[in-house]
Amino acid sequence: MEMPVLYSYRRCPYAMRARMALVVAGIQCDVYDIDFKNKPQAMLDVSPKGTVPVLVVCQDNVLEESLEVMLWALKQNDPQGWLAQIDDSLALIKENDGAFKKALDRYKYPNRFPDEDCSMAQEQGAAFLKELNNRLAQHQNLLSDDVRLADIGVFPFVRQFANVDRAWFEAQDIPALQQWLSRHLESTLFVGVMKKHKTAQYLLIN
Ligand SMILES: N[C@@H](CCC(=O)N[C@@H](CS)C(=O)NCC(=O)O)C(=O)O
Repeated sequence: MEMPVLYSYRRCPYAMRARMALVVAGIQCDVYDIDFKNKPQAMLDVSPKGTVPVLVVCQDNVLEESLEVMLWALKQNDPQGWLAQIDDSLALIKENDGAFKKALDRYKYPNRFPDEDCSMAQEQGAAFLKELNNRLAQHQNLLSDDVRLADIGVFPFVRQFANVDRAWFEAQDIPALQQWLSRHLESTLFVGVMKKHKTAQYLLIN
């Protein structure tokens, strides 16, 4: 049987969370790191919307959303119990992918929104960071001491927000969030899915 194919982009937070779920579930894939300026026709043929990640499980099963990829992978195998507290995870990921992502885009790329006033974007994002910090003051991860889908679904976006102005991020009074982010960034899992590869095609190996 052919291996699933993952179309990915190394620095895309949606693709990062999909890659982490595939690795933790022990699912091997052929991974293509795409060039946004020259998207592979084979990807556009199965997923015309042109965003990554896309997981081609087989010809009749194409997953076009990062969350779908994560859930599919973890339903095969969830050795670390990421699917526990799933409703709470999904609610937090919804908030992340909605209002927080909107603030992140306006904070990071104000030039892309010439008709909007983006001056409040940092503050709007910071409110979500505070909310996450309050959760993390109670346990090691967002929903419990153990890692859940919410942590993996959200931290690549917090990473991106923090990196816009690292000095500002470090100066905020959100110590639990800062520690949580560092822990996830230093994890073997994250470091593994961020490895650079010389060729466009590589295997994800657990
Ligand atoms: N809702 C999608 C969003 C994916 C997405 O927006 N990915 C961005 C990269 S971070 C993308 O592929 N953009 C296409 C482009 O810039 O041409 C998901 O969860 O997979």
